[in-house]
Amino acid sequence: MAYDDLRSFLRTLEGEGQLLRVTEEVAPEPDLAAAANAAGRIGEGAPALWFDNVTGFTDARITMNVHGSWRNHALALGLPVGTSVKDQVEEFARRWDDFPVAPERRPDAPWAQNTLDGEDVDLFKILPLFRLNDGDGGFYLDKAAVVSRDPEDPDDFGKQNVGTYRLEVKGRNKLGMQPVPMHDVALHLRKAEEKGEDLPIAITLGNEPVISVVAGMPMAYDQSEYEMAGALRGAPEPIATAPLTGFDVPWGSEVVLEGVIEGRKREIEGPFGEFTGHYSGGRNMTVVRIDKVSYRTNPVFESLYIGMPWTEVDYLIGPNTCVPLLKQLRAEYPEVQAVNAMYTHGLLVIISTKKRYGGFAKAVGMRAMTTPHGLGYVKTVIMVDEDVDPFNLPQVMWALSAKVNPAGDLVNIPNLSVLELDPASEPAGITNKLIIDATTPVDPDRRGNFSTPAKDLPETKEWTARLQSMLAAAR
Ligand SMILES: [Mn+2]
Repeated sequence: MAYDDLRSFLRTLEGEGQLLRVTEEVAPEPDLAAAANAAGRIGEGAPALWFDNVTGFTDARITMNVHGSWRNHALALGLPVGTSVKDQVEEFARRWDDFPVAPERRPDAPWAQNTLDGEDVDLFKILPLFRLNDGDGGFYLDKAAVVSRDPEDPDDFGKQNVGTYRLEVKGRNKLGMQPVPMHDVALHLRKAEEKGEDLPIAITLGNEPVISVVAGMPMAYDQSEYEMAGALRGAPEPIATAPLTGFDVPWGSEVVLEGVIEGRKREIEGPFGEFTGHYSGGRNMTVVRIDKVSYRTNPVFESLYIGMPWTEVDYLIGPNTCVPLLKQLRAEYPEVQAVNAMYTHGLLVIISTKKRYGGFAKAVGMRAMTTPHGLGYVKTVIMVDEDVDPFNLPQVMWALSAKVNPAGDLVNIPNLSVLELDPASEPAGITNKLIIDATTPVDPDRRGNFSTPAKDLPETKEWTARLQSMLAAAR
């Protein structure tokens, strides 16, 4: 099942009992964000939220926590609602191999129904804005897809980028935007600024659910997010041509903003409560001017609560970070079995691998740090044996406790790159990185006295099933 717009996905969520309508009147602050924050605290089964009765807003439809549980994430991928996390990651990895799936260009995009141009652009009239964390410096668009092209190669479809970057609303036609240097839009912007130009961008809000997944996915620079969306959806991504920039944008979006990142201009942006569980502080960031707005009649405003994990963003960018790292590592090291990069967007990563020879696991850990995602994340890598499941944290803790001798198993690499939002980096953007090798040494690394592993008995699997059926019969 592939969804062509947000509305059709919300209908499915509602049909599955995974969308909760809050019909009582609520205040825009703090109720909207607090409810979405709370959704992350009620654990498995948390629904998406819908609000249309908000004090002071006469015409608002707001949805939050759309991807905010494993149940909703499964439905976004068209999987049965109860699919386990492990099965979701494995299916994600299987569909990755279908890349690329060419998109389908469609006419009559619903967002073409209404437009505002130039002086008439007023974001406050279209978007029901509210703050997320009580220390935020303003209103944020934090679940948008930002589309830009390589100024030196504007006709290359693969180099056209679709990414989610945080956007602060600073005026009726003005945004602040944070382009993390490791991300593709920062490369586009650098090329434009070196030529003394602005960088045109299109920003789409309220997207079909797989666009939100690929827009936060660490793919190679010239891989198209639309072609990856097609692979993950199992159907071509419907796209349409944005009227001002001519860029390819999702056909089914609720709102399309077009304009430019103004070249060589920076202003204070922030603070903003971030995925690290810390505020970013106010920093000099780029300035966006919006020249055209296109929107569906009665647009739905989608937002995402972000702050102390876990929140919606951790579900949204969990599997989509694990799978690229797994695939990029396996391309060179087929011994890699599984990658868990679900903690704080992969600032910490757990990797299981077979070993070719002594020292091999440490080499795999170093390679993880130099993948596209690793350059800005992957600060700590825990390497475990091939029979340890990195998603099974008790097993990982066993490996850390029984396999590690700090004398030879800690590799501390000084002064590598990390995104500036890492609160422990010093200066911001620079950090040491650590490999904890919790694998069993293999020849010629003969450290330790590991003797013969005490594995589950051969008959244990059979007895597990037997006990489970006896328990079921007794209940
Ligand atoms: Mn890209």
